[in-house]
Amino acid sequence: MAYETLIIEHEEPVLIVRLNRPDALNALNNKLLEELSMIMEDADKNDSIRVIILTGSKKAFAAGADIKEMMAKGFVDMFHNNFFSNHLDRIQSTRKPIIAAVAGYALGGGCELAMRCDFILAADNAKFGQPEINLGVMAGFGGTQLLSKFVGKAKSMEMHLTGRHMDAEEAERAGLVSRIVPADDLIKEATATALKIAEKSMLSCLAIKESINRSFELGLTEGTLFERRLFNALFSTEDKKEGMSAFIEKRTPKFKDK
Ligand code: DAK
Repeated sequence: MAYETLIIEHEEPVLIVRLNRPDALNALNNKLLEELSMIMEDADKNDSIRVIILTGSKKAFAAGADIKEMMAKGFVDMFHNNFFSNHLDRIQSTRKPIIAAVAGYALGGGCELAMRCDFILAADNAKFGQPEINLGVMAGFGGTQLLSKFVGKAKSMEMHLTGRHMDAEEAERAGLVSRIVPADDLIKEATATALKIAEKSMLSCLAIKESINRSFELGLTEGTLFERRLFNALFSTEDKKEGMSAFIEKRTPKFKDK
């Protein structure tokens, strides 16, 4: 299928989804989010895809929601017509692991989209920010919640209230990104990381993703109980037998997602 706003590369088992609105620094418009939500839904159903890499260009992951598209919208469009929201809900409920490979600007909705992925691998030229305050609004895709959880209240509050950008080094120090790599190596590094994940049992991957995401919703006791239940459940899988046997037999495990 041809997409208007995305470039798709599928080299099994990794799907690379590249945001592609170069004239608008990959600003997120309704079409892009609709296409992205469709591709995420398909990826969840497609067994030949084990890990998704979401990326943009060298200049911009995404410079936020499309201000030109939002310009004419009022409260009724946003609230009653639920502008964007169905697509965003679908994207954030993707079950397979998603790596955000971020080069250049990840601002506003772009920063939030990256934070909605499972982790962010940053190019050394990456810049993060929540500059919605400069437009007389505020973050709308979870930015106030997520950034505060990832980097703490003080930095989050400063970022949202001033709209300033954070460079890759500050983002790594603050815990927003897992690692910084040279911009030219971003996709190579993201793919190598994706391939490492793709070797594991998908059952473990899905359980780990669910469990870590629950840590943001639940207290320690309930979260640990949720983890324990999933941990126990994994003891019923063939992949658990294979993983432990392979360790004892000093060989590489061959997981079957069963
Ligand atoms: N929207 C539309 N066009 C954009 C854009 C954006 N966010 N960002 C950049 N562009 C366009 C510029 O207008 C320009 O187009 P032309 O003038 O050439 O036609 C082109 O991209 C190149 O941009 P610049 O000329 O500005 O490039 P510079 O290198 O000088 O500056 C910049 C790069 C990223 C610093 C600057 O473009 C910038 O400040 N952009 C705006 C960043 C921003 O304010 N982002 C936040 C947007 S608000 C929602 C959930 C979430 C949201 C909305 C709804 N719901 C659940 C309903 C999210 C809201 C936002 O993200």
